[in-house]
Parts: sequence; C-alpha cells; structure tokens
Amino acid sequence: MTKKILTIAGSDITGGAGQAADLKVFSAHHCYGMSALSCIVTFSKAHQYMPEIYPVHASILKDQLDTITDLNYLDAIKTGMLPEEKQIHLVARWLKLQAENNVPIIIDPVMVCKNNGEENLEKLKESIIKELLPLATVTTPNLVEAEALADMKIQTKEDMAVAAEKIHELGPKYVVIKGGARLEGDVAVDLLFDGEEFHYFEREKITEGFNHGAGCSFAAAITSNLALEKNITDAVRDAKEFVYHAIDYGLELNSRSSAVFVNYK
Ligand code: PXL
Repeated sequence: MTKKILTIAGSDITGGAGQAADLKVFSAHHCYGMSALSCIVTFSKAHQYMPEIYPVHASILKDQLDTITDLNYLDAIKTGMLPEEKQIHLVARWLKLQAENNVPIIIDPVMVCKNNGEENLEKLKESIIKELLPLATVTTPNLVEAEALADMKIQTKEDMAVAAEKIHELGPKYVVIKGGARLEGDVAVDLLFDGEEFHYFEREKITEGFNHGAGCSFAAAITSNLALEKNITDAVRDAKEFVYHAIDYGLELNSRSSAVFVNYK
C-alpha cells in the first residue's frame, strides 16, 4: 500500500526548501505527500533578496489540519517552519491526537527566521521545546538549531554528542543533529542518538554543490524512510545518502539562488 505522509511546513517560492522540497522527497521515495501550509516565504528584490515570511492565519492552518483528520490513517507526519507561537500551539494539540495512532512524528525545529527578531526567536524556541519536542519520534535540528536547543556551542563531534544527549532529555525518542558541512574539516558529519548509542554518519563535503534545502530534504527523507517502516539507523543512513546525491545534482536557479535537486532517482 502506498504510504501517506503529511508535512506541516512553509512554502519556499524557489522550490528548494520547505513544503515543496518535502513533497518532492516524498515522491522520490514513492510515497504520497500532502501538505498543510504554515507560511509563504519570498526572497524578492524589494526585500534585498532576504527571506520575507508571511504566516498563514492560524485558523486557516487549523482548518487544513481538521481536513486531514477526516482522511484515513497517515504513515508519517513532518513539521517544518512554524513562524508563530499560536501555530506551534495548535499543531501540538493536533499532533497529540495523532500520536495516539503511533504514527512517526518528525519535528524539524526550523527557527531561522531572520525577520522575526531575537525576542520572537526565543519564544519560538521555548514553544518548540515545551510543546513539540515531547511529541517527537525524531527531531532533526541543524547545528545552529542544536546549539539553541541545547544551549551550548558546538565545534566538534564530541560537542555534537553532548548536545544530542541534552536535546534527547527534552523528550524526542531519537535526535538527529544535521551537522552537514558546518563543522570544520573536509567531512560532512551527521549524528543520530537513539537514547543509548551515538551513530555518526560521514561523507566527504561537496564543495561545488548547492545546498539550499538540504536540511529540509534530509528530514523529509528520514520521514519517508520511517513511513516505509525502515528502522531508525537505516532511515538516517539512507536519507544521508539520498541528500548527498541531491546536493551533488544541485540546480543553479540564477546567480543568487540554488537548490538541491531530488528528482535524480
Ligand atoms: O531551510 C529552512 C526553511 C524551511 N522552510 C521554508 C524555508 C526555509 C529556508 O528558506 O523557506 C519555507
């Protein structure tokens, strides 16, 4: 039976990250994707090509989720950018009901909202910690988000392990820190902590590639693999391989914009 996955995420007009990336990754894994839209992100000249985030009204997000409730069983659920506390609150309430069905819930704690301001960022972080992480089967922070959630600097592989343990204490069953290309050195390091053991996944860095959307695509590939009933270690290992090739096949959209390209399979 075809697996059905819901992403609750924002729209990135360039198609590299967010909902568009998630749906492409689900398709590449032969899963059926659905999406509840949380916001629209643009990068126009009028805003100096910087991200501008337009949240969808919370009542519209709620209505989207209520529509999904009336459909049949989901095989996995992923969350991405949720730019407002009230969105996080209603998504958490809805996810709590879904968790009763034992559906894998993947929380990608996207917090990089440049125009949101520090204060809002801190509030979003607190809501993610309090409301979403306790419901997570897997959370997939990148290095910057892991630093924020664990409240520490991460400069080495050992630091990643300490941060993963701290984030695990916040409630998720599994923690995947997407180190990606951010650590020094010539390997891209990602870490899975399953509550007992640390599994490092390493691949050489692709210096020529395009990586806009790599984080969303990695989390979406893990989501697909869990929907396909892979165990967590295989799910993360296969997702890393998938994203490595997606970066390698990256598309240059213009001189400013690029994206990972997932339709290589
Ligand atoms: O990669 C983080 C991210 C997530 N979701 C949306 C985005 C971005 C980054 O641009 O636009 C919608």
